[in-house]
Amino acid sequence: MTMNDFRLDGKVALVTGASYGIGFAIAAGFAEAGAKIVFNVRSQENLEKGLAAYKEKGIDAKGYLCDVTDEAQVSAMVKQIKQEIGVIDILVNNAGIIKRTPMLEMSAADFRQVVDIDLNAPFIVAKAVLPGMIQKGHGKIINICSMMSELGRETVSAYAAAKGGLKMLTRNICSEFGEHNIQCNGIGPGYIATPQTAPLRERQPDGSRHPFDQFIIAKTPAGRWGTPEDLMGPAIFLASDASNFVNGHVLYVDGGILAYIGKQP
Ligand code: NAP
Ligand code: GCO
Repeated sequence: MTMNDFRLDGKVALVTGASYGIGFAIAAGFAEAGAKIVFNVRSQENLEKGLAAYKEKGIDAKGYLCDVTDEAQVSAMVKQIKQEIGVIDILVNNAGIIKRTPMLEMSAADFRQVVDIDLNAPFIVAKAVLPGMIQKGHGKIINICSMMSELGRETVSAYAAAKGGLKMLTRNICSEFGEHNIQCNGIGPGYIATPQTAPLRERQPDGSRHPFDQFIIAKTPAGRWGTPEDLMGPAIFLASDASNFVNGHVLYVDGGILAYIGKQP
């Protein structure tokens, strides 16, 4: 093994939903490690914002309009990427949403929408990229799981169900495609400061920290929220040849939350 095994030179990496947030940071890390970056978004506005953000960091990323829940759009995007850039070597199923609603108040439609984006879509996108990986004789799939792949909490029933399922989809892709030298692992971020968690960190009218913000600080041995940049190194590792014998694993990047009972109030 050499340190080159941690490089991604010449690899084509698709990161879904990566115009900002965790996906953008992971894609930027991959670019630093030598990968060619392709990403998808749902809106022209965020496509333009994402391309500008990558350009500002000196990254020549290619962006595609694609709703990851739409199998036809995903299939067309993967075909277009193959024609324009090359066969996808690395897939990060990052696109995701959360709806924080008490279960008895959550509609079945809202529950289905969260599961559709957070669980069905990773299946759809993985299914679209796997044939190319099999043909090439290697591939890396990284599913962005969550603390809620292991834990529940009030108001996130759909999200926890989806992310728990995503952990098991990760293990199943590992099981079904390991013989093709394809590794499928998960990353379970802890609480990361992105637009998705902004409501949990909003300052109170009196200027004090949000109660949930204080809760997470007390629950995290690192004593801070994570940043999207905290995920770059773990993602590069799981996308690189350095992790070719790591398969079906969920790597929690949580500052120690899962290991810690929490600080006494
Ligand atoms: P975010 O800031 O809300 O970004 C989510 C991204 O997913 C956006 O780019 C969004 O695009 C895209 N997206 C949503 N639905 C899509 C669809 N149907 N098709 C294509 N793109 C879609 O979230 P984040 O905090 O960066 O989280 C990224 C991933 O990490 C998610 O899977 C999330 O569940 C997971 N995660 C987050 C945390 C955390 O604390 N932040 C912790 C653990 C896991 P639009 O701009 O079109 O909405
Ligand atoms: C929430 C948060 C979490 C994080 C993440 C933790 O409302 O509890 O949004 O779900 O997004 O998934 O790993």
